[in-house]
Amino acid sequence: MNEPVRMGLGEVHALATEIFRAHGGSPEQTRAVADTVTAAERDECESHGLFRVPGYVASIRSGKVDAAAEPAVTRLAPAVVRVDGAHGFAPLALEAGREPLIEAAREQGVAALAITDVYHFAALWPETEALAERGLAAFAFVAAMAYVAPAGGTKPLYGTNPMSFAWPRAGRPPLVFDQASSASARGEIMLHERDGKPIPEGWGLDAAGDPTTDPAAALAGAQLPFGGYKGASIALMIELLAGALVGDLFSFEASEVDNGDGGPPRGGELVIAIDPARCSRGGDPVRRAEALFARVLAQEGARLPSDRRYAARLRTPVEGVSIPRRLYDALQDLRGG
Ligand code: NDP
Ligand code: PYC
Repeated sequence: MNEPVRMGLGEVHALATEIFRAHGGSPEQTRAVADTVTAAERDECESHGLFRVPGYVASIRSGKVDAAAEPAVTRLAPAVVRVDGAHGFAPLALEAGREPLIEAAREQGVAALAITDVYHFAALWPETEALAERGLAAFAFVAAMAYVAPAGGTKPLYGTNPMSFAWPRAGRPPLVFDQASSASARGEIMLHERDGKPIPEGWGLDAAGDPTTDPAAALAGAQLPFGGYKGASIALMIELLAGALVGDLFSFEASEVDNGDGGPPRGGELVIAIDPARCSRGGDPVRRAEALFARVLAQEGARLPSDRRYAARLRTPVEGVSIPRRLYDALQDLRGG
């Protein structure tokens, strides 16, 4: 019996809060993670919503993550803000760095936020969308664990390494895309495995290096980059930006230090914010972009990235969200700590 259970977004937040508090989460870490999980459910991003809560909890129980960590903000340079996440979850570290990053981007035109020692188990759009809501163009990059083979290879090396970009729009929510550099997020393969469905061809290789549509075999083998060597180069770039550049782990190193608890990988993140008003030779870049968006939408069948999420965002506060009964029951079991 795995029929869906319907929950209001308030219930989602309250349940996540209760679970994290029961496992020793500080009020701040708990609120930041519960906000992130609820935002994913609100926008129907199933692979990074309540589905991830058992993994978050496993990482607290195993002692890998400090659920009471207090991030520390410093300035490395006029346009570079650093947040030491102190081995906590990423959402609170991101929040701590947001206002200093916005201030630096407005002062300098372009600024970077270098986050280290966090555990990221979420989608990336929350970080870029929040900056674009404040009028900035933004990029975010994060690595993971060794899941993805380099182009031509068969063994996992890169993370699923997502990249998100957001662009501000006047009087509308920002344009945002957020995509793994693998053919699919690992979470999508895990959902296929949970639901007993095959994965599309081109997502993964089995442990022998042969193409597979069996999600369990792909999870045990290697995921494939999207678009062959092009996605692999983006994954490589993200290893450099979120690993070497900020002074944190590559995905293969995150795998080496991980305790196998099924929770989030340890690592860093790079966020870049650009003030459009400080870059243009004239005119309003934000207004100008609308002409491009209109041309996209003028084509039958085309849409803008983030439109699906924003449509869900209108629906779920009214209709709630549904989660599988087995996940609901597992979450109920975690409420008591
Ligand atoms: P998808 O392939 O589902 O979507 C990628 C992007 O493409 C989204 O912005 C989506 O917008 C957009 N998009 C999809 N279809 C269209 C279309 N027809 N026209 C225009 N745009 C479109 O995501 P992934 O599987 O690559 O990643 C899923 C999530 O997993 C991401 O949020 C990512 O951050 C997360 N992730 C997190 C990792 C981590 O280490 N923390 C690692 C890897 C992934 P829309 O949302 O509106 O559909
Ligand atoms: O879905 O690939 C993924 C992922 C990795 C870490 C968090 N999510």
